[in-house]
Amino acid sequence: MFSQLGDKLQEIFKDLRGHGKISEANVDAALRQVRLALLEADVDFEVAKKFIARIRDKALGEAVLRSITPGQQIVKIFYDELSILLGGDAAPLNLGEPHRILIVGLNGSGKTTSAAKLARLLKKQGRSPNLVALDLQRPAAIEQLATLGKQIDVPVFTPEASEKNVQRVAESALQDRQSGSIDIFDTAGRQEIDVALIEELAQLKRFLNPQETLLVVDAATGQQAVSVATRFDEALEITGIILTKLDGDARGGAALSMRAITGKPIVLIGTGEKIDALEPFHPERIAGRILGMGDVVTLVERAAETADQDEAERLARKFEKGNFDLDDLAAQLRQLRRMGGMSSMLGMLPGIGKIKKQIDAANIDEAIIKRQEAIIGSMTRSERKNPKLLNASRRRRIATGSGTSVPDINRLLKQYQDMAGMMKKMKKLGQKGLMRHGLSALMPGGGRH
Ligand SMILES: Nc1nc2c(ncn2[C@@H]2O[C@H](COP(=O)(O)OP(=O)(O)OP(=O)(O)O)[C@@H](O)[C@H]2O)c(=O)[nH]1
Ligand SMILES: [Mg+2]
Repeated sequence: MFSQLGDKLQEIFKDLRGHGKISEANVDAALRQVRLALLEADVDFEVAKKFIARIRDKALGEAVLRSITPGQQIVKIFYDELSILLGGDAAPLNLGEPHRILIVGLNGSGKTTSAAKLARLLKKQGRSPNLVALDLQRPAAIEQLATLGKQIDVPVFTPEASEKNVQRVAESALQDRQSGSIDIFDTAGRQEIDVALIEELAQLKRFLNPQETLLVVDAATGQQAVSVATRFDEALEITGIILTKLDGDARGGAALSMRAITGKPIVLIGTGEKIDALEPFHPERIAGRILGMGDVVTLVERAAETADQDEAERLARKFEKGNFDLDDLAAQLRQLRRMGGMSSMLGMLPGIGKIKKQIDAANIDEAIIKRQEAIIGSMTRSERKNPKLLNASRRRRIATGSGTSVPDINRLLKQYQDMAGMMKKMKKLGQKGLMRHGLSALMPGGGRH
């Protein structure tokens, strides 16, 4: 997800931070590179241009260059602007009256999968979702939704096989509904936006009058996804976007141009084929992921989903206090293993970018994690609590004990230090900074979406 763009940007900023003093010329050179990186990521030309201009204004306008940490301040400006570009505040799904969510989009964009994923998400939040199969075009579509519904134990309203009238099905579905349920309507796609599709959907929309009309678009199609969104919006007035297949999209152009061009928020993102691979879209957290600052909040939330609550709260407190030892790292590694989807999870850990790349390249995540667990398992309790104790001879002992090598141990410790360093930085940001980074979710009683 955004790896290509992320790598480039991180490289550019590393360069910039390398200068003790930064001149206007340095900034301009860096921004030229950023602009290229954005265009390569398939970001809309005008969007990229305006984005760069805003950053330049801020970087040169305030007393940034004369400060003691100009590089860091520019990264901060960049982070803020990137968050805004991605949509600013997260746009939560409207679940109000009449509790109807219409899902639309082109063929193969991920409508049916996303409808089911969304139902699962709502169910986990204690709601009562109900799926309605309104794709009467593709013969297997109803069956597909029914199967997914069974898998997540959510009711699915399915029409007779011979039924060809979408509106009639919608009507019976509404008569059939349980009070208090949230209905999610999966519709037929087309190869391209044509009059017949729009007419069918427009009628359906008038009939259902849903509070949310969500367009599903495939992130991998880049700027095309944005123009599809523009055209759907003109015809149907969509309320938000579900951007799918971000897991396979290294560039990120669709995500970055969408809000600026369509004015519509990305509400949810699809990050994999599995039924749990759908997340609410939080611009600031994604900006953090792109810039390699990690997304600890999502990680902790995901941990809370799969782990027991106590463990998640314990970790959250550790993050909050900024003290994080090797026992915590081991606990996290165990979590990661349990949560599966390792490499996507690792992408959310601060300072772990390089390791993630090795893992992606070798596709040996399980093995690496197990080895790291073995290393930590071969340490004494006091070593785990206080990694500073780990001198050369202790490292040799641990290598022998865990069947690994000293460089393996050094790598693990480096990873630990990077993470601990990031925790400290977050702590320095203070309560206000943490809120800005969405870490409010970690605070007792804090706002989890
Ligand atoms: N990797 C990945 N695959 C996805 C994601 N979302 C959907 N897919 C896959 O995309 C393919 C098409 O998904 P569907 O949900 O059937 O798409 P659709 O829009 O309902 O397609 P039609 O009903 O034919 O118009 C399936 O193989 C899904 O598993 C995602 O976020 N990541
Ligand atoms: Mg479908």
